[in-house]
Amino acid sequence: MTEASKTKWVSRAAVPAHRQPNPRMLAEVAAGLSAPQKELPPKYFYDRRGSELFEEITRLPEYYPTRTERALLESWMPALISQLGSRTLVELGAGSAEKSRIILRAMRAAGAPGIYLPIDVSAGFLNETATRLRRDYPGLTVEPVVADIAEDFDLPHGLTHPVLYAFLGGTIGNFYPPAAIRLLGRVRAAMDPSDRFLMGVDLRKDVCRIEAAYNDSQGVTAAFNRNMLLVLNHELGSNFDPATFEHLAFYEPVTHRIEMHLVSTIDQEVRVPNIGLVSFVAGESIRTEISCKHDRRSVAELFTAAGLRIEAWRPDPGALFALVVGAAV
Ligand code: AVJ
Repeated sequence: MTEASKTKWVSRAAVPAHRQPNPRMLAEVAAGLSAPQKELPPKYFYDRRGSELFEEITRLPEYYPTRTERALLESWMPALISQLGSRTLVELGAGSAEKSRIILRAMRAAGAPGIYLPIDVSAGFLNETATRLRRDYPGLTVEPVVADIAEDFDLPHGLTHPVLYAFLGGTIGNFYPPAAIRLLGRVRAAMDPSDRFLMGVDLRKDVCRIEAAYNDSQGVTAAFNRNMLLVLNHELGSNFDPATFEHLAFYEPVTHRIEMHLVSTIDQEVRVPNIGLVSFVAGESIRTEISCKHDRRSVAELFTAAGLRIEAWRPDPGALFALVVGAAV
């Protein structure tokens, strides 16, 4: 590979020399790229471009989770919110908060002006979301919280109860079970008896249907996957060439999960400042995401381990996706 092509991919204005890379990111990337199975956490998909690509994925014909969850929320939230009397909505991994609006509307219809605390790792995207919501919902208090829910973050305190904690989109599926239990345990610890936890889960089903959702014909998921390399180039000054990595997404039946990988198409060395040269042989991959698929029993196992119980389970008529309400045990 020519020197010219190697430098070509230091796009998006790589880290100016004076700016120190994020030490947590550096540590995670160093650990991930030196593991026997190279792996990087999916949170590094979500710079602005990554968040936009994900929004595009949610509109793809193959990607059923978002529209299925939205229909479930539309049909159930008015009744559920008036039953729970939720005054505050705390949402983990809020993103564009498009679906959260359905819950906020139901809170408003139930007479609660509502307080909304969206939590997300992408600060820029989150603040834009907050501005839009304040404009569209006069009187709604919006308090964005920039935090990485994959890490030991603090949930907000001193809230107006009943609080509804929401974790939508099936993003629980991105967590290996121990980490999923830690996250659910963190929510459980913040809940009082009148609070509830609402979670969206992608259900186990025909493997072809699941794999199609991560291998869309337009290649948007492939671009979303490769974008992680550009995020590393931008944040760490590395010189990954996304054109030399192929998108791979397959269903692993034993662990009931989608695995997404970036497969190097050539033998190559990638320079990552402060880490060194990372070598790849042709065919070697970086795992960039797992997306676990669940059923009622596997969710009950996670909930029980975290001190929660399933209070309500609502799958869509096609059993593609489900909403589950959890209460503290
Ligand atoms: C946003 C994490 C729920 O796992 O289905 C979409 C992200 N990855 N296409 C998922 C994703 C590939 C999505 N979540």
